[in-house]
Amino acid sequence: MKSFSRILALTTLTALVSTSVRAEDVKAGDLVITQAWTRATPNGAKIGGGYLTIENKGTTPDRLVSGSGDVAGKIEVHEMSMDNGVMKMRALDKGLTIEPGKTVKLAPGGYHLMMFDLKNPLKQGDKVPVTLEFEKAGKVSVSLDVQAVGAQAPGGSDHSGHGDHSGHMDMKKM
Ligand SMILES: [Cu+2]
Repeated sequence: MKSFSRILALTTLTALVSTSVRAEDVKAGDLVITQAWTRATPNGAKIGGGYLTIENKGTTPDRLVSGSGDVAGKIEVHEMSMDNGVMKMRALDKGLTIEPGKTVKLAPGGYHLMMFDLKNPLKQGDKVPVTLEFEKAGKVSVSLDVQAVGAQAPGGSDHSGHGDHSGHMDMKKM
């Protein structure tokens, strides 16, 4: 009886947590923006990455050209890629194209928003309002859910598949 109610309580808690970390979908013209998030910054860090998923439900391409917000002095659209085994980052001067019918994901290790000159440290659990600027859809307000320092995906442990090496370490121990 006791353990049963404990399981119930746990289940309820898990449900609460997973709904609270789910970012709201934002619609702007033909674009649907989901899972906008960022990471908490250790004190003193002046830069941060912003991540989100953009789906283009229209019939013409659009382009994410820049971002802005009170949180940072400057926000750029960046691409991170491997070049001869070295991670390199560059600003996409012409923006990031979202082809019609396609979904583009900004995520750690790939495309991202780069926030420079952060005004305050980003704290886990906060929501950071940012304005995105698209060539066609225009200015779109989103809010980035702040996840833990070093998080690899929105919602943390719910999506631990990518870039998480703890599983491999467990294998070795066995
Ligand atoms: Cu960057």
